[in-house]
Amino acid sequence: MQASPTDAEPRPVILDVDTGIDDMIALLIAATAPELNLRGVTCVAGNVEIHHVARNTGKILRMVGRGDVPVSIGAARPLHRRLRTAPDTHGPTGTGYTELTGEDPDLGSTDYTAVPAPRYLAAHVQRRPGQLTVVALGPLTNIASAALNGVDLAAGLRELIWMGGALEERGNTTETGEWNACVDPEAAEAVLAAGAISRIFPLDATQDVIFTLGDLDSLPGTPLSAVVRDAVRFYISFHRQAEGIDGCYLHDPVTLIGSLLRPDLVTETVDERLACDMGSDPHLAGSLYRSPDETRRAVNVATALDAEGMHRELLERLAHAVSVTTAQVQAQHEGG
Ligand SMILES: [Ca+2]
Repeated sequence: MQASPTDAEPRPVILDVDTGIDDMIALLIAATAPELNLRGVTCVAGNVEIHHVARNTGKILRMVGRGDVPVSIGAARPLHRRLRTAPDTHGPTGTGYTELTGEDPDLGSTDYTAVPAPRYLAAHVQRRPGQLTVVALGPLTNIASAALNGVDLAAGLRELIWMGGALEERGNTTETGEWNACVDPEAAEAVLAAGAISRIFPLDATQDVIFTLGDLDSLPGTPLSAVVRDAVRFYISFHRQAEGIDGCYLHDPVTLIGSLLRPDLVTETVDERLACDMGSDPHLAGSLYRSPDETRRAVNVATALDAEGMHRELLERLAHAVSVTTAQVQAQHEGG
């Protein structure tokens, strides 16, 4: 693990999630990364319905002692389309064989804000223009709603980073479409058209790294690792059937690490003006393509990673997250 010695101040970040197994890993890492100041988490429907996303997110933050992080609930469905979810990929409640559905009296002390996600993002942008980084790890519905309500995200955010799309890589939802883009193509197009996205991590980058059951077994034996292991085991079974690989991709934490924690692990990027297909053909909707619009802001797209370095970094970060005690986390974030 490398802490950046030049960044004295942890970087203010909001994660937008549809938790989701790989979102879970990204949350655990973001909540325990000394380089980040996790200001809030916004929830969007995607992998599972919004109530599962909100509850999973709150419980996961509490597990690493971060019930102090505000959780804002956002869109329950895409801008114009019916919600599709992925219970075969993420399990019936979004966390595989782990189910975070039981009673948890402490969940009441999680700071669920009454402000819905698009307004929550808008408030941050207004309060500290140009300072906040948003890492979007689900469909872009919340972000698009903010943009469509007149929030100037291009100027107001330090960066918007998105895990989404596929360029040369085959899609994981349609032949050319990736899940986050396919769930809400209108949102992806609105955010791209607004020039709000700085960087994208598509499947071309996130699928460079495969995580196996053996990797999970190498995690320290803490109660939290057992939770993570049960979630990821489900994900691996799905990948074995769907992708024919002996392990799984962890798109969301790879994006978080590659964008903010270890950008040196990104080995190839390309700048592209992108648009998202919004047609009625379900085989095409959600596919990214090169926009003919010369005025559209180019997005920096990661297309390859140092796979070995990313694999090591993710496991180190996850091992740290599952070992951290509440007292350690509180000490780390005191005054921050
Ligand atoms: Ca996700």
